[in-house]
Amino acid sequence: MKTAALLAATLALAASTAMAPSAVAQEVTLKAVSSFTEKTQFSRNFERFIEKVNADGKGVVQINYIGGPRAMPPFEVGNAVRTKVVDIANVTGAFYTNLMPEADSFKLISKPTSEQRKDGTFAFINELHNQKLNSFYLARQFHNVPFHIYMNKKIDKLDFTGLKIRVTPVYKDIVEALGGTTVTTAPGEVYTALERGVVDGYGWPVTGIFDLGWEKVTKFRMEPAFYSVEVNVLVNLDTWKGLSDAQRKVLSDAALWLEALDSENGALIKSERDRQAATGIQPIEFSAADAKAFLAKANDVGWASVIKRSPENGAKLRTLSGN
Ligand code: 173
Repeated sequence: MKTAALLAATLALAASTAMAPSAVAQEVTLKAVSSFTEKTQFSRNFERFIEKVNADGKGVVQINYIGGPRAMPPFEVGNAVRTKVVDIANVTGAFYTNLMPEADSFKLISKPTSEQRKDGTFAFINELHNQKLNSFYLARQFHNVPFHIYMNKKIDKLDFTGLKIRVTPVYKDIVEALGGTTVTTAPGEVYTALERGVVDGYGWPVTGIFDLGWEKVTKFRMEPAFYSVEVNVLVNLDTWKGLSDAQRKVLSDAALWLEALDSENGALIKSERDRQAATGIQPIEFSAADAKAFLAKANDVGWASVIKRSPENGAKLRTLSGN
């Protein structure tokens, strides 16, 4: 009897230790990182999400934010979630296409995230994250914010021959298709590259250029806007599976709240475009026909590049996207 009781007690202790975050209603703290500089455009809403989780999740789940690129180089964030160096991350798919080539297609999927959650797109992208990034796809932000190519040389036709453009995987294919030379850098290196004339232009969303002072080294913004920004919240899959239903609910509810913040983007885009104009950044515009051809080309080269690297999943994503 005595031995049996001791054994039972030992087993119970072992079980509770092994399942520490999930078994009991104990508060768990998740470690978070962002691939964008703290308090800038593409980290800010994630930081609001963290504040909300920490308020709603008292005694249930908390997030410890270790910060942005000062804490971790942006192109390493995807792998850090995969390997559980962090539990939760704010990161664009463009920064982990090395681990998941399909991530390069997310920029081509522009319908509202709420629709993607209904029509199977979100579920499929979650599966890809489960399989290839050992992570749970918790949220997608900024579906309604497009990108531009910003320039320091004026061009009068859609030909980038002789131009050197700072890119990430978002812009690489279209810049090369237009004859440009590409240099891939993290956002943190853009200012210096422009200041030193190492590049003649760069890709970036319509919002956010003021955060790191790029307006001081930017002359033109090429029209039209193209693609769709995507910044995801990913949770390491082992972490996710170890959470209780109550803990997951706090995170999932906050994720929907975060996605709904996309309704603020229309006004934000307008004010940033106005601010760019006020600071002297001039638009470079082409004819309606040329603009249309550019958009078609951007879409085509984007999909071709994904489908080449991942034929089956790429084709499925294209069908789901409707683009
Ligand atoms: O230009 C970039 O660094 C980039 O790819 C990106 C993606 C999403 C939001 C902001 C920038």
